[in-house]
Amino acid sequence: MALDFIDIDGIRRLDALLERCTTLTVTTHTHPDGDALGSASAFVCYLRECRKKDAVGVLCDSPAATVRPIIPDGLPFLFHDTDPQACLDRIAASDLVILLDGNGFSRTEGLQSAFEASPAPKVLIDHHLNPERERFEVVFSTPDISSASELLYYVLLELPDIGGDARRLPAPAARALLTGMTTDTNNFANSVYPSTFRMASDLLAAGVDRDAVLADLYNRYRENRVRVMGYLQYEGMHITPEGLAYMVATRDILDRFEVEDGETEGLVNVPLSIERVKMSILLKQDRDHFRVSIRSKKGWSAQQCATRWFHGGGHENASGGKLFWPDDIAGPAEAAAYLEKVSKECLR
Ligand SMILES: [Mn+2]
Repeated sequence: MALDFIDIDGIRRLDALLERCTTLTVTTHTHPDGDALGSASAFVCYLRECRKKDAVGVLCDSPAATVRPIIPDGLPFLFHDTDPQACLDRIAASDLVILLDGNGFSRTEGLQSAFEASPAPKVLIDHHLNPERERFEVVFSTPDISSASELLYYVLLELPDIGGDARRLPAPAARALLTGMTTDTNNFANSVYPSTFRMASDLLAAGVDRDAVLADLYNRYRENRVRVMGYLQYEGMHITPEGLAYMVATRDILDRFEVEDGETEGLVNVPLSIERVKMSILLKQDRDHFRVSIRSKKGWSAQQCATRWFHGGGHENASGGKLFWPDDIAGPAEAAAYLEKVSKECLR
């Protein structure tokens, strides 16, 4: 039986679109994380293997090496940073576009205008707040779920060819879904619902090897990741009197430890283990801005902090954004003073 967040009329309309369309493009948000890649891979895999469609993943940037292996070998994906013309041609040729794990095409950066210009019908499957509903023919959007991967899992179960039986999912799709959900819940630590355990249980029963999923996700990092995380916790973590823990990964530190994209993933969660910390913010220096990750304990809103102070958003207790210079702060050296101000305002 369908869960109450699954709109059966939406399933019917999705199924009709999938039946009618031939050239499908699946996309997700910029700097794709495990949930973005897991859900996008699973859907491309399902469309190709179960529906025999020409389905391709088209992403605005290449995944970090830490999460790249989530895309199963041989599944066709294009990346705008390395193959811009192929991405634009593919979008122009598509008669259906599906966005996963992002609330609108503004989350696809360099591909935003191409997606918005495309006359093809669009489908949204996402778990962030404030979906851009008016751009999509079919919308599955619920924030009360662990991940886009979980939402996609329950959508797929309702489609006639899967018919509620997880064993009918192609094995690489089943594994990608479990992987995506595992990363977005931080291995069942947050945003876990009864439906999340049910999904995990179904997928394990269907043959997904969870030990292998965990080993691939968490036991294959480079040594420097552990060293830079130790360094930032020891030398770089500040805790304000209000209970904001913040760390600033400057260009200097990132270069010194030769940190690659994705290698500080998870670090922002660590300070929440301290009793007096209510919220944790990690700043990572980019060209003219810091990338901002925010996590909060129950009762404190990472989402409001991201929206009000960092041009961002996301989920109640896990959000992200950006901090620009010279618009928000005079330069990178002013970041700490800005965070002290944020602390006083957000954690009053
Ligand atoms: Mn997600």
